[in-house]
Amino acid sequence: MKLFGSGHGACPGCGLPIAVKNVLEGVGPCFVANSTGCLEIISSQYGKSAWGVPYIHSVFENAAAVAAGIEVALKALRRTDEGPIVVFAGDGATADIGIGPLSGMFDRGHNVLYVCLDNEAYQNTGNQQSGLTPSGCYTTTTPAGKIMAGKQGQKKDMVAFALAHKLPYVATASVAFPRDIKRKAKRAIEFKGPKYIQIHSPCVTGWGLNGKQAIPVARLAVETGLYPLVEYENGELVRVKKVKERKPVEEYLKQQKRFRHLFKHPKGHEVVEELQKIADGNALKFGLDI
Ligand SMILES: Cc1ncc(C[n+]2csc(CCOP(=O)(O)OP(=O)(O)O)c2C)c(N)n1
Ligand SMILES: [Mg+2]
Repeated sequence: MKLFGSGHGACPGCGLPIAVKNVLEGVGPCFVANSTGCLEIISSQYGKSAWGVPYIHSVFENAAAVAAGIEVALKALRRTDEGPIVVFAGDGATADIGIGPLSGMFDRGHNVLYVCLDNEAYQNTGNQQSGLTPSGCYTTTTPAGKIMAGKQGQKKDMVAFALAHKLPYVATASVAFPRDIKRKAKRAIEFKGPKYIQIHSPCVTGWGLNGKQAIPVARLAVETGLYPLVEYENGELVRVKKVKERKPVEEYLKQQKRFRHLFKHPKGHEVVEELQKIADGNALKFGLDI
């Protein structure tokens, strides 16, 4: 039986099944807790399931707490050899509504791999901004108009948040690099305690893409330096995906309806420059350029 089956209800081009399949292939049989969001809807509709592993969906904010409970229950039952515990949670669940339970789970040191599926907004409810929505992005709660050119403020640095909890393993990944996801998931579970992997995952409806554009656009996020792929072990940066001839952020932005206004809005130019600065800053910080 497959760990995550293909008979799910994701939109063609959705990144979530690619992320989940590759994490599970890296980790092997495990227990999964999933927060409310697109993944839960596409994989566990009443009477159907795409999961070949024990799976629980509870509510939007508490997947980290549920995973902690699974870990403690398995310990009490002396069944700790039955497989790792993995959380799959959206960016909204992770960076906003579930950030308290997440911090608690990290702080208590539960042996859990937490995977944030970062499609950069509350996509299941129709594209509202989250803490991981990037600057200048159109969402239904950050529309572009007379006053603003999409989201004001920057994407929250959840890698720094995870590192601040002194986690033994923290990484970012992208569905454009599936083998890298698998390797990172496999590596993560070699560490005891809480682990965090954040996977950039395109949403065709929210980002305004057709299915065929999804993976090339996700790849551009890495190739521009806007979404650096990094890996920390015991707080130290141990690996970075280098970028040959880094592309300008415009190339990434122009392909997506969620950023289209930036090329017409009077303040759009400033925002594009700001995003370019973020990408250049990432290149400097992580030594991305070859
Ligand atoms: C307490 C609570 N507030 C709001 C909702 C409605 N809701 C369900 S899913 C969701 C958005 C999920 O966003 P995210 O975590 O980013 O996952 P995505 O769907 O984007 O993968 C919201 C707001 C809810 N189920 N529970
Ligand atoms: Mg989301």
